[in-house]
This record gives sequence, structure tokens and C-alpha cells, in this order.
Amino acid sequence: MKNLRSEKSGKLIIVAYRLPFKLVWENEEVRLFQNSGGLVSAVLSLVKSQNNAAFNADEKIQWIGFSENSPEELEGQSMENEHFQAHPVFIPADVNENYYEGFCNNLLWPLCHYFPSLARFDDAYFEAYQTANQLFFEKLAEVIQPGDTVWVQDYQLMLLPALIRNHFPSNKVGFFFHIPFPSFELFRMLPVAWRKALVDGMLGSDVIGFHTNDYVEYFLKAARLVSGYGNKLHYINMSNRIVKVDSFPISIDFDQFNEAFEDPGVVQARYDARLSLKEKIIFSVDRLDYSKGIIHRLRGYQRFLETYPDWHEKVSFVMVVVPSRDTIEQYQQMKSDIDQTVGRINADYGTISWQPIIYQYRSMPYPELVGMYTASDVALITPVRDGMNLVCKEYVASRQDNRGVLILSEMAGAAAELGEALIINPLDKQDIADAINTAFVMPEEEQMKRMEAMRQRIRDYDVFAWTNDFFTQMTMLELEHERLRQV
Ligand code: GDG
Repeated sequence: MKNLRSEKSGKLIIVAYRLPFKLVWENEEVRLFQNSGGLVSAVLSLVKSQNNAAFNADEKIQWIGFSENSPEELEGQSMENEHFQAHPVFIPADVNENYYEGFCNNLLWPLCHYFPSLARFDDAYFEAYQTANQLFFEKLAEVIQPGDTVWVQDYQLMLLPALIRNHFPSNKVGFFFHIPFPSFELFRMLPVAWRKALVDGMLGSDVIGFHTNDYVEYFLKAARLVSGYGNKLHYINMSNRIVKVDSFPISIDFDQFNEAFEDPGVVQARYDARLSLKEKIIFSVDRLDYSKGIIHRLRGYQRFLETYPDWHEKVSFVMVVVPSRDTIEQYQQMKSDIDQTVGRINADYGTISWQPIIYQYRSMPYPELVGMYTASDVALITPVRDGMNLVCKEYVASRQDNRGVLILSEMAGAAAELGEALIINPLDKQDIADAINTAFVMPEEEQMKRMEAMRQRIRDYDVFAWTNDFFTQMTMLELEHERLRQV
């Protein structure tokens, strides 16, 4: 391909619900402490590689997001570090409650994860969602200049692309949706005006990205049925411009996980785990969320203990659950269901010398996490719905030794890419139980064959390839727009 770099490229502006920085006062100025999230390192790598035409990599990346610090605290402060400039958005507490906890987490999250019975429809939620999207837009309007590229993230900001398009029609806008876009039968449960606002909001973008082709298809159907826009080969023609809708399966920093295998902290954690646990180790880690299928996993493990008694005393299941959204009632209820189920299984099967489940309700430091990934015989990943699921990719990337078996739910976006895993239906206890047994008796050569194939795929399409892919599409679309302007 010809050099796509355009002289006019401006800066890159990312808008996401949360700023990926902690803003902390130090020596009379506010300093940014960067989170080590995947998006941050992916974007940084784009800047470092300097080979993308969508924006000017010499300029600092602008990041707009909600900050828990108060406006007074940050008054008059310029917040930047070597690569980023942060622009906090202040959302009044009452608006944020109806917006983030309400519309986002009590309505969009359950609906998109196929839990319509948990979805709460409240006019105050939608009003707050509009207000909050407008607040993000106002902050963006202070920063944006002609030629800048905006990359909007996720379901908290579905109205933002159209706001940008209406006020700054010539800027490039990308949008990425990190959770499942649901089938139309679910999406249509939203009130007519809301679903139209959400679809039209997203269609303000030039490129709209999802993790899988299914989500792309579902969105295209919603665009057709809700807003009347048909498409040709994933291009939606909006009379004066084109929108490209495509799948970009998010990934991880493969090298980081692969190389961690030999880190002293990881080696120690692996050694400790093997020493203190039984001969077969199963591991899982996720945020506390009903979409992650934690209860289903426990039921599957219970069925495994019931139907495969030969493994009693020989297996340890280490289950890490990271606290999340625990101010919401459903999450508190779920936590207590999990606690009870773990207690019951340990009480029914445990002995003086054997605890079937080792359960931790707190996050794990990184070296221990990779220590567990690399010590375990099985990663048991059973979401009942998951946009992608990065934990399974991290497990595979960590297995430099090509050992271990991934058991993966067919409801995770990652299942579309990781066909060599043992794919299970998380609602089917017996399926989970049989898969655990199959994994335990799987010959080493087969483990290695499956693992190598999955590792190669993630190595080839890591998080840097993902970001690069997205921005290449943005640039190609811009060239197409230029071509159309000339005909
Ligand atoms: C959303 C979508 C999509 C977790 N516990 C610990 C820990 N983690 C890290 C994992 C992984 C990340 O958190 C979780 O990522 P997931 O992708 O599994 O899940 P969500 O948070 O639900 O993310 C999801 C994702 O967005 C990206 O688009 O894949 O479908 O729901 O990186 O390693 N890290 C450490 N200790 C823990 O205890 N150190």
C-alpha cells in the first residue's frame, strides 16, 4: 500500500468513560499516574511506531474521561505527562448515578449481556445518559481542532459520535463497542426513541468496531430496522458520507505475558502454587459479574466432583473473584450466592487433607496472576455472555511451555478465535464436568498442539495489531471519502 500519511493529520483524542490515570497532587502540581490497561499501552505503541497516518504521532494524545477528583481540586491545573494530556470531565453525583449506575449498568449492561429481566427502564436514566454524553462533548469541544481524530470507547458514550458529527463534521471519528451488541430481539426492548438515539448516535462515526462478526451483523440489522439504513458489505451509505462497520477482535500484549513466564516473581508464585496445591490445578479469575457465569462454573465443578470421584483429593480449583459494582443490589446478592455455593461444595466434599475450592474475593497482584496462569492445568472460563474475554487470551499467551488446557464458553467473543480450546456451554453442568475430565486426561502432545495454534493466533493479532488495524481502516475510509468528494 502507498504511504497513507497525510500532511493534515492532527492529534488523537480518546474519549472513554474513565480516565486511565490517577490524578494525584505532588509538589504543588497534579501528576498523572498511568494505569497499565491494555488500551493505554496499545495507543502508546501506535505513537512509538510512528507508522500510522490517521493522526500525528508527534503530538500528545489527549484523553477525555470522568474523574472522581472534584473540579475545585483540579482548578487551573494542566495535567500531562510525557505522552498524554488528560482532560477530566466532571459529572455531578446525582447525574452520574442515573447515568453510570443507572442507564449504563442497570439497563445497557444487562440487556447487552442477555439478562433482560435485570434491565431497569427509567426515564431519569435516559435523561442522565443524554446529559452526561453532552458533558463529554463539551469537554471535547474545548480540545478538538480541525484535522484531529477522535476515538470514542464503549457503551457509556453511544450518543457522542453524532454530537461530534453535528458540530465538527469534518473531523474523523472512530467508535469501539467493548461488550456484545445484542441480537435485535433484545435491542428492540428499548423504548423506540432511545434505541433510535443510540443507533443514530453511533452512526455519527466513520468506523464502528465490534469484537466479532455476530455483533457486526446485529448492529447492521439494528441500523436497518431502527434507522432505515441498509448496508453493502458492511458499508452504510449515509448520503453525504460512508460508515464502515467491522469486527476488530481486541487482544492483549502477547510478548508481555509470554515473557513473564521467566520473571522471578512469577517463577516463585508458580513454585508456591504447585507446592501448596494438589496435583491438578484449575484456575479462574474474573470481576464479580453475573455475565461471567461464576455460579454456573461452580455448578459444573460440583457435577465434576459428583461424576468423577476418582479425582477427589487430587484437584484444587483456585477461584479469584475481583470485587466490582458491589453497591448494586444484584451484585451483593450474587456475591452471597457464590459464598454459599463455595461453602456448600467445600463442606460436602472437603476432608482434613483436601479443600476442593480455594476462593479469594480480592484482586491478585500481577506476578501471582501469571504464576497461577502458568501453574494451572486448566483455565476454566465460563461466561454466560462476554464481549471478548481477555483472561483466556492471557492464559494462552503465558503458556510459553505450551502446556495446559483452556476450557472456554461458547458465549465469549473469544470463542470465535480460539477453536482449539475445549468449547463448552456454560449452562450445561455436565458439559463443564466432562470437559474438566477430558482436560485432565489429555495427552501432552495434544495439549501442545492446541496451545501452539492458539498462541500463534494471539501472537499474530496482539493488541498492537488490533489498534493498528482500526486506524488503518480509519485512514482507508478517509481516502475513500476523498475519492468520493472528487467524483
Ligand atoms: C470488558 C468486556 C472485553 C482481572 N482480575 C485481575 C486482573 N484482571 C484483569 C485481567 C484482564 C482484565 O482484568 C479483565 O478483562 P476481561 O476482558 O476478561 O473482562 P472485562 O473487565 O469485563 O472487560 C470484555 C474487555 O472489556 C475488552 O474489550 O474483553 O468482554 O466485558 O486483563 O487480567 N488483573 C490482576 N489481578 C486480578 O485479580 N493483576
